[in-house]
Amino acid sequence: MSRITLSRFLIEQQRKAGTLPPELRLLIETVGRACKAISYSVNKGALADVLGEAGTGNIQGEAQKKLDVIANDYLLDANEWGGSLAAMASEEMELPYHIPGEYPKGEYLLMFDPLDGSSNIDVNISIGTIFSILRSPEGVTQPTEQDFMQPGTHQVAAGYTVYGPQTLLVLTFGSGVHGFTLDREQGSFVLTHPDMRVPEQTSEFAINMSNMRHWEPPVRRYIDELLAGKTGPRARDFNMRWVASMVAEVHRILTRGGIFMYPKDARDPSKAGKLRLMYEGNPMAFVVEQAGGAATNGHQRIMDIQPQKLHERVAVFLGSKQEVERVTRYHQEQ
Ligand code: AHM
Ligand code: MG
Repeated sequence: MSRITLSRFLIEQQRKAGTLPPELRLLIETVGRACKAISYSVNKGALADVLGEAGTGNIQGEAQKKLDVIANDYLLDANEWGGSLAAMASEEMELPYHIPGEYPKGEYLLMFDPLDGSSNIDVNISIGTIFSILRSPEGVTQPTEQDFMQPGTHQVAAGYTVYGPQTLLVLTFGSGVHGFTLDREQGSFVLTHPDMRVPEQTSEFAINMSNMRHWEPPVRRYIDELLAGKTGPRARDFNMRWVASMVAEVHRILTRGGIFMYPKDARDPSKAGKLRLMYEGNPMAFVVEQAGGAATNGHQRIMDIQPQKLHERVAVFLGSKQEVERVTRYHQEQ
């Protein structure tokens, strides 16, 4: 059987009238190429001296790991010259990155969390890259932060690459979710997971339980009910997983269902949650919705939120539809 590489898959999608413009196809391929380079670095680990701290901090005041910086550089270098982009924005950079003057500019905006799950880098647990693509407002050649302030429903493509036992790139451009496994010998991503679907029901949840005392009442109520098991209101046992890499959790949910939560934290009322709307919330919401799941901040659909700033935080409840709807209802009933 002939293998469908990412390039072939995208070209065939492009031929299906209007579903994928050539510039966007090129852009997705380029993001894939950068993820390949990141994957090789991740794999080499200590052999390539890429583990440990970079000795710098990012805009969120978090210490950067060497791989945070390396992954960010790979994505910038791969994408700046191709002509598809008007600008980029990254979790690791304070301001939008403008395409250097010597290169042509295109109509898209690329946002990424270059290395998600940074706390897992040094302990050899799955990490990932998350990306989201928007259209730049018409006629804008030098996009500002304001031009990125588009709700998730405006995304034209989004996805992630998980660097786990295998490297998989999972993407959507609005017609389902498709997963590609990196074949290291061939150096290409091969379609292995067509039409990924999130099962509507689940008995598995993911949340960092150590923050329980900081949760709001609807989250406590929801989790208390899950923990009550067979004799509780849910009348069944639930299992829990927490990898601490959102990419790995979302990938598990796309594979066998589940609900992932990173709620608002009462410790810092000015923050809506830990995760970032533009680099984590929106792209993962697009992927999960396209796979038949749901994604809210407890009150509204994540992709309907009008962003106010580039590094905005968001509470996240995503995954199997029935569970996301239930915890969202608990917020609304409060
Ligand atoms: P990062 O982008 O700095 O790596 O942070 C995001 C990660 C998510 O992947 C994960 O869900 C979460 O942080 C884990 O947080 P915690 O360490 O609080 O459990
Ligand atoms: Mg990160």
